[in-house]
Amino acid sequence: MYHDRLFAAARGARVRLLGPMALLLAALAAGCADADRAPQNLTCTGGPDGSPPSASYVQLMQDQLTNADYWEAEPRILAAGLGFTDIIGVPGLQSSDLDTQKAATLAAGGAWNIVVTTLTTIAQRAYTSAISPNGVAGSYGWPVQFCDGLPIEFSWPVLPRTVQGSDFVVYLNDGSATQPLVASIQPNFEYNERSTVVIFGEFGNRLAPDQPGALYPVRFEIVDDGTPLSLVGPGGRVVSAVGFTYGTGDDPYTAYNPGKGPTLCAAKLSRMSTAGEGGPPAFNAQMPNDGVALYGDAAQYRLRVLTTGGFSPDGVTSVFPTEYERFFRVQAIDAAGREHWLERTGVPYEIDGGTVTVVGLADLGLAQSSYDDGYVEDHDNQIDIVLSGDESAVRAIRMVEIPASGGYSPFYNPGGPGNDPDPETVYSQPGPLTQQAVTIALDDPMTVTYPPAE
Ligand SMILES: [Ca+2]
Ligand SMILES: [Ca+2]
Ligand SMILES: [Ca+2]
Repeated sequence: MYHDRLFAAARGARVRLLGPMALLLAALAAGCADADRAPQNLTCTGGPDGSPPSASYVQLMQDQLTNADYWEAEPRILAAGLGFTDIIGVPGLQSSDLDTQKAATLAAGGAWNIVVTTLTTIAQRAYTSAISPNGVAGSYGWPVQFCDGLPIEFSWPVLPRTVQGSDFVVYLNDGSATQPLVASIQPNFEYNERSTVVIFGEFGNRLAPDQPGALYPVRFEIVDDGTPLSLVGPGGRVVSAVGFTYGTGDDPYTAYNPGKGPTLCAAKLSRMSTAGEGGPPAFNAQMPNDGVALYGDAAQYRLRVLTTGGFSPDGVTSVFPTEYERFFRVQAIDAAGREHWLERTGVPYEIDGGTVTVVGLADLGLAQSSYDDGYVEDHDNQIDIVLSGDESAVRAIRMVEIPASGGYSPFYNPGGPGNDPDPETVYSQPGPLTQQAVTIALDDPMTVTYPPAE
């Protein structure tokens, strides 16, 4: 039974055993008033069709890792969940006419921002997080239309050549199983990243899990597709991820669930290094974005956080390097057991006979003298909190917090509402209060290079 499902799904066929009936029943139960507010769920099509993948994708997916972070000693899936639906592969975004681009994005349930900027040229990414079929082809091999996005974070980086859509099975709450059309390490493509894979396919709708007709993932599994998805860990050890699972089979894994927007799944404190920054040339528009590129010698330590979804104040707008105080605070505990909260940028906090100063954020976009709506960052799953100071003080760091309320903004994934939301459209939810323990990697950076250095 399992394999029958799998083979159907492997060809990109959507397996909806109960979905349409459930939706029909939901519409009938809710009556006409709600029936015309049916959950947005466009049909996702495209993917491998016998033609060769794009040249840029082939270049992207080479097996190269340089000082790539692993986050834990053992390999596992740290997190996975439906991020957003329908906005991956919007054909109208290939128009040269801005009004056409906007109308097509809104029709697909995407957000379109009002952009106030001093820049004379505005990137499409500043208006929307939806992407065109051609854009998908460039970094996922083949074009798709109206697909859903689902990031999967691993505790070790992947060998990109082993990553295909056929490595993943996503089980939904209606009993069906589906496989993605395409998979890639984009946008986590830098040689020192590559521990997050994003898959595009048909993984659910925008209804919250407690609503009739809601469709969402409940479990994830890595299967053997003939090129087993492989991870690289301590000492360059390569392991197959086949058989790894994530999810209870019952709980919802979707950012359309209130309180379940993007969060953190790892954080690691290292000495600053720029080894492995950047990726293949075609992908480096936002590079260099490392701490040294932004802050020079002040970048002494890097507190890198791994997110479960793209991090944005509204789903579209970039995070600015200057916005540490808007989103984050860091907890340190000194030798006497006292808590210190690092809440300000540029303030030396005295801890254990030394000081630690938050310099700013990095792994966003290029350094600029000021930032506005036109700024475009890398929109991946890493953000670096760059620190300077004395090692005694830095070693006291224990936890990163995203307060997400009060004076702090929450984060949205790319399914968020943007700054000019359509009242009739359902968007993905903001992330919750998050407290993530920090792994201290000052003595061993917990990174891997592949192929191993001679
Ligand atoms: Ca594979
Ligand atoms: Ca970077
Ligand atoms: Ca980033």
